[in-house]
Amino acid sequence: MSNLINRRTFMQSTTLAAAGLSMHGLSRAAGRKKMNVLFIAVDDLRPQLGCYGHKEIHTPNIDALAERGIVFNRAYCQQAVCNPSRASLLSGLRPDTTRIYNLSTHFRQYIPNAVTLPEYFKQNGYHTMGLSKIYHGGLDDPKSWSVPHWGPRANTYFSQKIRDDMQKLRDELEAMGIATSKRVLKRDPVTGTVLQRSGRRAVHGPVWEAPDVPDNNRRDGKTTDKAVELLSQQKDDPFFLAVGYIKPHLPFVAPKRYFDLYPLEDIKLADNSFYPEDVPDCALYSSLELRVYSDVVDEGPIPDEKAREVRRAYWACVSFIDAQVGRLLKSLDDNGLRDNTIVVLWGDHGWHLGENDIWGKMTNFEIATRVPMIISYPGQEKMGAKTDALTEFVDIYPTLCELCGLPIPESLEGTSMVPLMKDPQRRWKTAAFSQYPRRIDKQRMMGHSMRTDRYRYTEWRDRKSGNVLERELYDHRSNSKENVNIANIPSNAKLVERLAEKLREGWQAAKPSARAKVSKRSL
Ligand SMILES: [Ca+2]
Repeated sequence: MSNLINRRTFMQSTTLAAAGLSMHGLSRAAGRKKMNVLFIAVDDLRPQLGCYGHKEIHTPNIDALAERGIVFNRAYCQQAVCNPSRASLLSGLRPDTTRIYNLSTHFRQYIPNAVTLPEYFKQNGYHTMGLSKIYHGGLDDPKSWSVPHWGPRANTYFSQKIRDDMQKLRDELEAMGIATSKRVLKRDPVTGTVLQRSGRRAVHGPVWEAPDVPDNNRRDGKTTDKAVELLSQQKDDPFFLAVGYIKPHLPFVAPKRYFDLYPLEDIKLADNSFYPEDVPDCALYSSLELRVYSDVVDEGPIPDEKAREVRRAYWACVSFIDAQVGRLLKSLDDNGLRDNTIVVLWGDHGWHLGENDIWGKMTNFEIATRVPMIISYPGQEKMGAKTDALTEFVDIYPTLCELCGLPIPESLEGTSMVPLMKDPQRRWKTAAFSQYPRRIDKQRMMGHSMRTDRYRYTEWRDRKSGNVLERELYDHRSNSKENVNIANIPSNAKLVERLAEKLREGWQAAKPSARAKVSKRSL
């Protein structure tokens, strides 16, 4: 019965939308019966998917979602590492506001009263549920959820031998007095929320494994099982279901059949596996997160054969997650929820697979800051559209508010993308902003990076004085792979000056409605 009502309400809203009614009208129609939200977070997912023009990557299900939604070709995370990126997206605030720049600190430590995206939906009558990795591991936010967060349990590796080898290494380290399993947790005395975690030295096995197992032998498969179960139970109430997937995060473990999609001999290596010309050291990253794995060299070049294996394993994990997304979408259909559920899919940051001679995230380069972002909503007129407009993760929070007919909280630092989704070619933001902190010896820096239509401009500033220590400038019209830093070329001095002023003006001046002092022309 309620499905019928949902469908009828949806038909009213689509009819109104088709009649060219304003967004206000859509909100009003949606407000009669709330739309659901399926919020899919994928860890470390590059925007290298079929729907982003990479036909060599097998992502038929994400591509199907794109066909009924909109693909944001130039979306950027606010900091290219899990906790800061997620804390920013979920609070709708930028890292300089959350002050979360690391992996160990909970955002409630600095902004205890922030109302997160799921929390706001909960306050507005939604049943909010979080599965697996939504906030960064171990730093869940109980206030966000109507029911306790749920996490899947499974070993990281399938093979008993790998697990035995790791235990042996752990025992050896313990015998040397190096703690490997104790976690130091600092909790909020009132809520019990873990505010900080530290103190564990992780032991790592090989970088990839391809066991011949069913999907739900792995944690992400179990998460899908749980999501499918919940979707079958929630069809009568408005819900906000956040489903987090932990692959393609390292180690790249996925069922063998996804590896079989990518014959090793077909795997190509990055064609820019070198540091950019004239790049400052602070822009680079040591690739430590890959090198800690037992089968990867500690230093020096990653041999081509290993590089090929790693890239293949990454893409196998991407296809594994794509299959999970397919099951979620099918479950929406099976439960009659497709016509009243908004779907948003995002990956928390990009990843260098050897590009710029880096393996990992944690940089301000395009390859680490550019992210996949796809949104589909019932009644969407421009289905299958793609937009090259500059967008940011902080835009997701206000967008979902508007789509669901909820007032947009004034404190948010993003812009609702609903007008852009209705007109994907319209003028939009003049820049997207990311940042990354860096410490070299005793020098503490913050790298502020800005992507304009044509350029990526980055300043590395002293954290205390704010003095600019290094600059990077990449011209995406002539060099989209950021292979040559042209900031220090004398003839670019005027351009650098204009970009520096635009970076100082910041995100407020780059909003679609803002009038920036700096001319937008050719930036
Ligand atoms: Ca991540």
